[in-house]
Formats: sequence, C-alpha cells, structure tokens
Amino acid sequence: MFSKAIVKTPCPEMISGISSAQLGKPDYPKALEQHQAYITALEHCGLEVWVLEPDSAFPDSCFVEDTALVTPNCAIITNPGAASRKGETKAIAEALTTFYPNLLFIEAPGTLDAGDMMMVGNHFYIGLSERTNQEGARQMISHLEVNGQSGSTVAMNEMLHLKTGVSYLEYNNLVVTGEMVTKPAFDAFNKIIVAKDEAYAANCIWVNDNVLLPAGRPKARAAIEQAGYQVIPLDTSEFEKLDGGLSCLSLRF
Ligand code: CIR
Repeated sequence: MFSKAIVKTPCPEMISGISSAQLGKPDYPKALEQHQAYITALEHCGLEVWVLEPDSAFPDSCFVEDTALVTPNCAIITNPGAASRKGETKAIAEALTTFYPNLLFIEAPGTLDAGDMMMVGNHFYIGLSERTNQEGARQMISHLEVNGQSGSTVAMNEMLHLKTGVSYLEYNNLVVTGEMVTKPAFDAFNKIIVAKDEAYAANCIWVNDNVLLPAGRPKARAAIEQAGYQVIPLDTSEFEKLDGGLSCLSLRF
C-alpha cells in the first residue's frame, strides 16, 4: 500500500516540453485543472500528496516520476537521459531528503529515467530505452542490491519509456500493449492486453487497489474492471501531448 505521493505543479513553459506526439501544444490552464484532478484522485485513494512549486526553468518538470526511484528500502535520484531534464533532479532530491536521509544517485555516463522502471514487489524491471543506458541500469541494479532488492533489464525498441507500454497492478496482473505483449520477461504474468487504438491506457497506476486510468479508453477500462479493480478515469489529454501519462506525474511511496 502507498501512503504518500510527490507531484509538481506544471509550469507555463510546459507548452515547450519535449514531444513526439503530434497532438498540438498543451493548453496550460486545462493542464492545471487536470493536474488538480489527479491530486484529488490520489487523495481519494488515501495518499497524502506533497505538491512541489512549478519551476519555469524545466518545461517537463511536472513529470516527476523520471527523476527518482522511490522504494520501501531506498530512494535513488536519477540522471535523466534528456539534456533539458537533468537539472530537474535537484528539487526532487531536496524534497525526498525529508523522507530518505541517505539518497543514492545515478551518475554520468549512466543515464536513467525512472519511467523506465517498473516495481514488482522487491524486483524492478528496467527498460533500456533512448533515455536509459546500460551503465545507468548497472548502477541502479547495484543500488537496489545493496538495499535487499533486485533489478533486471528489458530491451526496448518502440516506446519512450518502459511504462509507456506496461503497468503492474499487483496480484501478478500486468497491463500491456505493443512490444511489451511478447517480452519473455513478462511471460509469467496474467496479461491484460490493451489494443493499439487504446495504447495510451497501458500507462495506468495501481494505487491501493484503485486503478487510475486515462479517460476515454472503454475497452481497457472494462478489462481492468473485469479483473476486479475500482477504476478511476482521469483526463490527461494535455500531458499526452507531451508523451506523458498517469505514472509520470507522481512519485508514490
Ligand atoms: C519527456 O519526453 O521526457 C516528457 N515530455 C515526457 C515524460 C514522460 N514520463 C514518463 O513516461 N515517465
């Protein structure tokens, strides 16, 4: 169960965030509304939510997930793979020292976005993406092992981040789409397969037996409800325009 989350208010400069989505520029006031609804949903799931101030120096800084891996045993500050995002880690490290006095770090030449990391109990899957390299994964696995946890890598070709295409909903249930459907690493899970036309719904989050899911994906919603979860649909259209989804917007611990 999670008890806390950290989020960061989007800054007006988010309209210049990194994007490959070709969905247009985000509408900033609408993004703020959607972000507030996201916070309300996390609170509804029982989390205490820490909201960090917006930072205009970093257009993508609302996507806090990429800047740190937060686990029950330790917190690891990443070295994000995109040059414009590296400085985002300072504010996150400051916020996390309240909860984790001994932070660990991924150092260059290692790079790692924690959107490439999926927690399954004590084990962490690490996607090797354009943002996360072998050296970043090596350092991460070493930090995890020192703290009684483990990690393994998953090769990727199609997606921005590992969790763009796969989400763990506890109880051995995995939501998958695209290249993640056939990865041997995930063979032992029960798979809820998301169709291509709803692929964005593969990035959803389990929060204390609720599942926060992008709104407007009825097939994915029905399949997840069928598996026994309470689904909370949320509109994240303005973050989708920046290739971001529900997991990217918080650190949950
Ligand atoms: C980026 O390209 O870094 C941001 N525009 C989106 C980051 C999304 N984060 C995530 O999937 N964990």
